[in-house]
Amino acid sequence: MLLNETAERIRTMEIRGAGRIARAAVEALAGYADTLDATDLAAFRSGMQEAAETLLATRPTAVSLPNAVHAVMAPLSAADSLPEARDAVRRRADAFVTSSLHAVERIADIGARHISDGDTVLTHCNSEAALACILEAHRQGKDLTVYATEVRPRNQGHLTIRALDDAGIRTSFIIDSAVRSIMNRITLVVVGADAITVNGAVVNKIGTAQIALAAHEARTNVVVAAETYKFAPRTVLGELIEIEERSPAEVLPEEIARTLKHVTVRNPAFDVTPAEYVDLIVTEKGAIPPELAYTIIREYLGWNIEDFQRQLV
Ligand code: RUB
Repeated sequence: MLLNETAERIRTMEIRGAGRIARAAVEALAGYADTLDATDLAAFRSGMQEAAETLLATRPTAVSLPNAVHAVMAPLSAADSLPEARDAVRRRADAFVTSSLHAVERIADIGARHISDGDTVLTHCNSEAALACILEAHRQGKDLTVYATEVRPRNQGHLTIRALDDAGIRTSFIIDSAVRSIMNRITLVVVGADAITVNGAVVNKIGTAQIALAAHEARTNVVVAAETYKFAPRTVLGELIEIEERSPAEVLPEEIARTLKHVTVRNPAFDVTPAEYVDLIVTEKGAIPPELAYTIIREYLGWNIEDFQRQLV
């Protein structure tokens, strides 16, 4: 698929969900590298940099996107020739996609162990990683009931209930504001993540934070299913995760908004759940408490103190 087409499909959310966005972006970068008409290595590097920036500008919150782009672009600075650089981009992109898909499988295996026979699971939004855990637990024969939220304003819950229904899982579909009223029936919350900060806070679809708060109050465990490339290295430098603010028209029809003089419609697409409301983060490398986020950033994303110090000068 063409680079601009992929960027547009990410921007308009035809391609959505942090993992899918990351894989689509690296595939677009590899396709672009294959066809980029560059006369020398410098021109290739600058063309690829522009392509990377186009993709990075699509959606700001899911850190899987910059992490994936970084994984593919990193070898460009060390390449000695144009063919070597082109080849490196393709190889890195293929490796990223393969390891991303493998990561979701590993998360499913590990996450399913935390789901017990008879559990009533609440999930929010449409997370490939979270759903993979639930589907795997069901595949293993565990008897589950799932509550899935609607996810206003984009209705990602419709995708989730379709997947659960296809798998034959008993599912209740609720509006987002019904979460507190059903929380006493829930034995486990399983959600995904767009970004995890160095202090273990989880950035995910708007509404996740109030679900986690309600779960905390009800003493219900919250499990976050997230590949290691959802951890945000630059939060070590004090950078904040930008919360995407989407069009007000997604929330209130323009013909109504137009008639209101004193009302501003806000549409933040994500929120931040503090680490204290998260019991476990299931990654492909194992399940960790949120407090170990820095370990993931250092050990598995390959960022060390020297990298951070270089960035600060
Ligand atoms: C999607 C969302 C998902 C995470 C994790 O938001 O918040 O929970 O991206 O998904 P949007 P996954 O629909 O706005 O992209 O586990 O599939 O990476």
